[in-house]
Order: sequence, then C-alpha cells, then structure tokens
Amino acid sequence: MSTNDPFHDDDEGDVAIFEAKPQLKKPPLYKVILLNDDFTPMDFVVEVLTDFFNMSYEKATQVMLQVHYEGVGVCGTYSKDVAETKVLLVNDYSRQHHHPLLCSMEEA
Ligand code: TYC
Repeated sequence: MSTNDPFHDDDEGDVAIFEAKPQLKKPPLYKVILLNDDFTPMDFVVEVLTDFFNMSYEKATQVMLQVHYEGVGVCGTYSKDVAETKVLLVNDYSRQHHHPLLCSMEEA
C-alpha cells in the first residue's frame, strides 16, 4: 500500500529529498554619491569628504576632482539607513553654509 508521506519508502521507487533554498537575502547596499555644480567651492567639497566620509585629504581631493570633471562620484557604500543618514547630514550641512552641493544615494 502506498502513503502520501514522502519519507515513507514503500519500495515503489526512490524518494528524492531536496534541500530547501535559504529564504533570506542579504539586504542591499547603497552608494552615496556627490553631484557636481558650478558654485560650491572645491575646498568645501574636500572638507565634506574628509569630515563625513572619513577620507584622507588626498583621497578627498581625488574624489572631488572626479566629480568636478565627470559630474558624479562615489563617497562610499553603506547599508540603507547609514546611507540615508549621510545624505541628510551632508545636504543639511551644505544648506547651512549656503552651498548648492547635493548628495544622493542609489542601490549598489
Ligand atoms: N565644480 C565646482 C567648482 O568648480 C567644484 C565642485 C566639485 C562642486 C565637486 C561640487 O560635488 C562637487 N567650484
């Protein structure tokens, strides 16, 4: 007699047992990006990159120049909440200093 129990071997054939795929996906990471504009002073952008993204002066200068010449540059890659916080802090700081510098984020 056969049963519906897939683990019951009733000699009517092999029973295949498949391992379930893990259901958990890693949460996505986000790139925080800086956009170019014609007005924000270069030394202010370098200051933002050193102070908010922990870059050395040399690395910050390199990223600032990349944004200046290419229009956009990556400040770092973070979890969603950290990226959102950095974007808010940088945009508030720029506004407080009356510079139009804009920071944004996109999925990595
Ligand atoms: N383009 C600006 C200038 O010539 C400098 C600048 C660099 C502005 C990077 C924004 O994200 C930026 N003063």
